Amino acid sequence: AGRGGLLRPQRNAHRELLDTSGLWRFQLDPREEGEAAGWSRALPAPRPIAVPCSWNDLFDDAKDHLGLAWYQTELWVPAAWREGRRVFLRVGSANYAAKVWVNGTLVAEHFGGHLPFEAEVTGALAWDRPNTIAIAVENKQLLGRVPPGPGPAGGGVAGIVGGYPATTYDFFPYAGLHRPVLLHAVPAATHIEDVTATTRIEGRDGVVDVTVAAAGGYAGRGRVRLGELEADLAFRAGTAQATLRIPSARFWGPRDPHLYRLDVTLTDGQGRGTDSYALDIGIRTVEVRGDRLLLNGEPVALRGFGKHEDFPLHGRGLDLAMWVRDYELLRWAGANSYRTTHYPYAEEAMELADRLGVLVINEIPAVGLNFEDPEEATAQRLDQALLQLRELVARDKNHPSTIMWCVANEPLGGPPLGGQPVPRAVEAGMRFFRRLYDETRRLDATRPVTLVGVQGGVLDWHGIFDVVCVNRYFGWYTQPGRLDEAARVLEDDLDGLHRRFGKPVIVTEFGTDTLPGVHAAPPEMWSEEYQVEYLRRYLDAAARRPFVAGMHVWNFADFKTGQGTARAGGMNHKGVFTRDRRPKMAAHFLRSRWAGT
Ligand code: BDP
Repeated sequence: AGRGGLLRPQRNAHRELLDTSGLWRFQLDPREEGEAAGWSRALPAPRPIAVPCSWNDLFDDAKDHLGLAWYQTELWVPAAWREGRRVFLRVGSANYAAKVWVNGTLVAEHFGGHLPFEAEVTGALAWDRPNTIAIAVENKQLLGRVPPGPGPAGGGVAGIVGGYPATTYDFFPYAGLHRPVLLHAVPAATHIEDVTATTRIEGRDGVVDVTVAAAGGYAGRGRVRLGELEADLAFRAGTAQATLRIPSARFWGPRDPHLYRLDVTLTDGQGRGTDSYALDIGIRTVEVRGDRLLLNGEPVALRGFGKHEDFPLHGRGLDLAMWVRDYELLRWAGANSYRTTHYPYAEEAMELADRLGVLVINEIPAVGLNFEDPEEATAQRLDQALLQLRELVARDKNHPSTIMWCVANEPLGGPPLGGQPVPRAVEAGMRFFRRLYDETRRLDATRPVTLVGVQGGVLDWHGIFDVVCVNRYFGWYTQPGRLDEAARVLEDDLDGLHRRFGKPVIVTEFGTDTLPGVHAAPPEMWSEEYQVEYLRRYLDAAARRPFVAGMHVWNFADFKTGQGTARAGGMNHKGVFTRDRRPKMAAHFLRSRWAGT
């Protein structure tokens, strides 16, 4: 950690990459004795485990285990990496807190479950024998974390759902090494630490501003190439900038997700490459003007879903097959967008969104915040939220598919679903969110920033943000079984938000639990017909309101939750697809609405 960016490691003429995915050794450590007992060198009683994968669905005794557990593997590092290389270990995601050892030396510690971190391990490696990598992970639900554990004020909105294991959110607290662990090698003399590409549109031209950071205060030369175009880089104190202008550019968007290959090279005195890094970029702009959201200067309406990284057995472990299928189903349904509810998703998912032209609202894991919790917890959460925000922007800033940052989902400043806000909590939230908003804009001034509000929650907080995002369940949690009344309440609510804020409004969640195969005429709650009629009313209400810039159905697919009285079969059933991706009636309805088939 501590380096310029979180560039995804790649292999090229100057860089090497070794993916440790596969079978690792695994051991639960409920008494937390492993560190003192030297488990970082060898586990006393290991069993095999798949990496990446959540541990919960693999072993019965690990199902609800959120305490400490150890992963360990051994591998040779190629001898060719020994000379003139710096080697880094990069963990794609360890949920939630992790400590990493190489050959018994502690090399990294990290908090936050969904973002990569890395450490230099050059000095810790052995070259004449296999290296031992050990990672201790735990996912304790603690008050000061983000997402927080349940506090004295109760468990967030999920508190009304109840559930075991107890969380402040409505999804299963999967734990483990969820994304690949990589070793990668870069040139020792200096290397590209970070690349930032931002794009503008001037007439028909696309303008790309590139900033490159190179290690060790690099003061040499380099170049950046974009198709036919090329510009020199002159580094001072480790950074250099260049601007490239593409005449009559192809602008990135859902209809034409065109990507340009940007090649960055550091060069020696003779102009020979010493390091390089390639990035696929899309030229596009995102902007809020009045009550419209604009993509490349044109109003855009988001059609899509909230999602989860969730699949049987894998849990939250990276599942590329799931991702390819999910994007195919998004296309099938005529969707153009989703939100990374309620945490950052895999980098591969962001890359697919770039390639397939899907618009992503990219969210940090700030779900279940309650500003009635003790001030000390709020202060700790602010630090955690800022850290995760910085890591997220560092990781995803170059993805054209990320069109907006989201700093929280359904924070509470009083009881949910319309209770009276608590002034002290509202003010604490104001300070918290202003800080997050300002920091996001400081890190990236090119994308709108939003906050997702809960039904009946604190409205003042929306005033800070560029787009008003709200989750609404009229016709489900309130007005149950009364869809026409629910639609009227929704319409008044949307118009009220518009009058008050004059900004674009996105309904980032709306949905009904639906058991596949349950039918009712006239429609009743839990039936497939009810889900269709509910969605129809919401989409109709939005269609009559040009300030509504997007509709995200909750949820794309059924997903695993804790056990509780409101979650039959341990699942949230609001998916329009089942957990194994079979369409409910609502999926066909959305396809006819959105894809026109
Ligand atoms: C909202 C949450 C979401 C829940 C959903 C629900 O944002 O995580 O799963 O409602 O209750 O409160 O289905």
